[in-house]
Amino acid sequence: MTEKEMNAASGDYSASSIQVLEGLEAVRKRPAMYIGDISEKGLHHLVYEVVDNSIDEALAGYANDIQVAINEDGSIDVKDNGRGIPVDIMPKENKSALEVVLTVLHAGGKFDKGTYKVSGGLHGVGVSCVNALSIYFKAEVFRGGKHYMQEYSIGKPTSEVIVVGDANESGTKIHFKPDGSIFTTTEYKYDTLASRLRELAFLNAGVRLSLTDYRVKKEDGSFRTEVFYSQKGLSEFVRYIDHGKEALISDVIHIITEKQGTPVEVAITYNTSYNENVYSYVNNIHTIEGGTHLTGFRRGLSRTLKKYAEDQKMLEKLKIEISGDDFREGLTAVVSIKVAEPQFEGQTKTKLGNNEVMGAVDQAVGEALGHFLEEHPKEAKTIVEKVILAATARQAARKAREMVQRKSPLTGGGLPGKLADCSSKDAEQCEIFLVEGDSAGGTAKQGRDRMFQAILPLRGKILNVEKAMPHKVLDSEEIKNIYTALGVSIGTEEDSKELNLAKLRYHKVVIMTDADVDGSHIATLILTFFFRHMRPLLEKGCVYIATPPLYLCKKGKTEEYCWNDQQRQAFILKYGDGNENAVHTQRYKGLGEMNAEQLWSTTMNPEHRTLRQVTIENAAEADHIFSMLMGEEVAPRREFIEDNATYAKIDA
Ligand code: 0RA
Repeated sequence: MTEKEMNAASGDYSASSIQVLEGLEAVRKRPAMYIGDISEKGLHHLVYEVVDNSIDEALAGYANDIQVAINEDGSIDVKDNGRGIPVDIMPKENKSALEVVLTVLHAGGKFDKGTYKVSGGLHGVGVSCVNALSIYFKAEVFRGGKHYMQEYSIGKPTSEVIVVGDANESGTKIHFKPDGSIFTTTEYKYDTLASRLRELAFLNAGVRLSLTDYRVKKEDGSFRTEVFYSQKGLSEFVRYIDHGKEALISDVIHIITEKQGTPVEVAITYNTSYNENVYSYVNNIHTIEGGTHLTGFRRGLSRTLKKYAEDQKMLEKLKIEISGDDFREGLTAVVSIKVAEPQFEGQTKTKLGNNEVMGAVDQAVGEALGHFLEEHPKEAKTIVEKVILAATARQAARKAREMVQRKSPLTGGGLPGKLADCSSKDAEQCEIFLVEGDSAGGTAKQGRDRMFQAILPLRGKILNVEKAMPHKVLDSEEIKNIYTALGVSIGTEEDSKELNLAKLRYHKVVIMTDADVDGSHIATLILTFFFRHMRPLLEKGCVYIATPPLYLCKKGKTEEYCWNDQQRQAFILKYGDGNENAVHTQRYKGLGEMNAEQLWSTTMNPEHRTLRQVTIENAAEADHIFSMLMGEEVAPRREFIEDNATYAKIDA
C-alpha cells in the first residue's frame, strides 16, 4: 500500500500519525543523511541543532540567555529564556504544537512565517532529528505562567504534554541522551562544545551562552563552567583571532548594515604578519569553502583600497600590478551574513552559491572601508604601504623562484635527495613520515615497510612560518623538501592556497618527533606550516602525529612498551607484585634510543601503532591558538601538544 492509499484507508488522525512515524524512522535508518555522520562530529551536531533553535529565538529578539550542560550520565540540557515552544493544540494535526515540532521533520519554522529563520545547523534539520536519535528526550516549556513537559524515546512520545507546575518566566529546556546504538561514540567533548559556543557568542553579540560540565567534580566541589558573551561581536572576534599577533593598525573596521535585503556584518583589521585570515559565515555556519559572500568581500576590499591608493597617487612609482593577494597580506577579517534561502554547494556543502549576495557584501565593504580610509589617513597610508610591500616582495619572490627552478627543475621527478621514497605509487596506501633529525630518520628508514612508507628526515627546527615573510618560506630547504616530497608544487602563491591534492603522493602524512618539549615544538612548527600553507591537507584529515612509547618495562623475559605512567604502573602491579624495584624500566628520551625493530613495532607498524589524527574543528579558534603558540610563551605551546583535544582526535 502506498502512503496515499494508507491515508485514505485509515481515519485521518491515525494517517497523519503514520506519516509522522515514517518521517522519524527515516532519520533513524539513515542518520548520516540528516546530521552528517554518526561519529563524534554527528554527536556534537545534535547539541548545535538544539542550540541553533535557541539562537533563532534570540535573533528574533526574544531570548538572550542559553545554558548548555553536559550531565553526569552524558546527556545534554539546553535551556533558553525565549518565548517557549507553543503548546496549544494544532487543529489539523490534533496535537500540541510542541509535539508536532518535536516529531515532524522540518516542522520547526512553520509557525514562524513572519520572522525569517536565519540560523539553523549545517543541515538545518530541526530538533525532531535530535529527538529521533535520542534514547531519552524531554522537552520542558515555560510559557503563559505554566510549566509543561513531554517525554519521548527514539522520537516517539512516551507521555502527553502535561502541566507540572507554574512558571514565572518563559523559555524552553531540552534534555536529551543520544542513542548509543546509533552513534559510534556518545562521549561529549567539553572543548569541542566550548569552541562552538564561543564562536556563536562572537557571531551573535549580546547573547549569553554558557557551558557547564557536570561529569567531573573539581576538588572544591565545583564543576567546569564557562560563559561566552561578546558585547561587540565580530570586532571582538577578529581581536580574539589575532591575539598574540602584532597589530598593524589599532582599529577594527566594524560594519553592520543591510544591503538589498541581506544583513551584512564584517570586521576587518590588519596585523604585521603575511597571512590572510578571512573567516566567512552564513546564518552562523562557517563556510569553509567560501562562496559569493567571500568573493564580494574580496572585491569590495581590493577595489576600495586600490582606488584610495590611486587617488592619493601612492602607486605612481610602482611598476608592477598589484594582485588580489597583496591586499590581503596581514588581513584578519570575519564576514557574517544572513540569507533567507541559502544555497550551499561544494564538496562539503559549505560554499555559498547565492549570486545576489555578492553585490551586497561588495557594496557594504566598499562604502564603509572607503569612509574609514578617508577619515583615518594615517592608518590608510600604513595599510597601502603594506600592500605595496607585498606586491614588491611577491615580484622579488617570483624572480628568485624562476632562478631556482631554472637551475634545478623541481618538476619531473626531482624529489629531494634526503627522501627515502616508498615503492608503491598508489598515493592512497602511501605514508610519509616527517622525522625529527637525520639519526632517527636513519633508524626509521631501516625499520619501515618500504613498500608503502616513505621517510623524510628534517633537520632540527623548521622555519617558524608565523613570523617569516612569504618568500622566505620558500627559501627554506626543509620546507621546499616537504613541498616536493608531497608532490604539491611550490609554484605561485595561488597554488599554495588552492592546494591541488590530486597530486598528493601520500594520503597519510605522519609527523614523528621525540616525546619531549623540543619534539613538541618541532611538531607544532610543522603543523603551523601546514595550517598556513597547506590547510586542505589538515581539512582532509591527512595529517597524523606518531606516538612513540615513553617506557620499555622488563621483568625477566617479559617486555612491554608503555605510553604513559598508568600502563607502567599496571605492568609493575602485574609482573613485579607492585614493587617498582622488581621491574626494570627503560625510559625513552627520544626516537634515537630505539633500534629499527623497536621503532617499527611500537610506532610505525599499522597493526600496533597509535596515530593521532590532526583535524581542524574550528579554524578561527585554531588560528587564535597558532598565533598564541608561535608567540614567545613556551608553556601554552607545550600544553597544546600535550592536550590538543580540540584539534586532534585519536585514530588507533
Ligand atoms: C515555534 C514558534 C515559536 C517559538 C518557537 C517555535 C521556539 C522554538 C524553540 C526551540 C528552542 N527554543 C525555542 N524557543 C521558541 C513562536 C511562538 C510565539 O509566537 O510565541
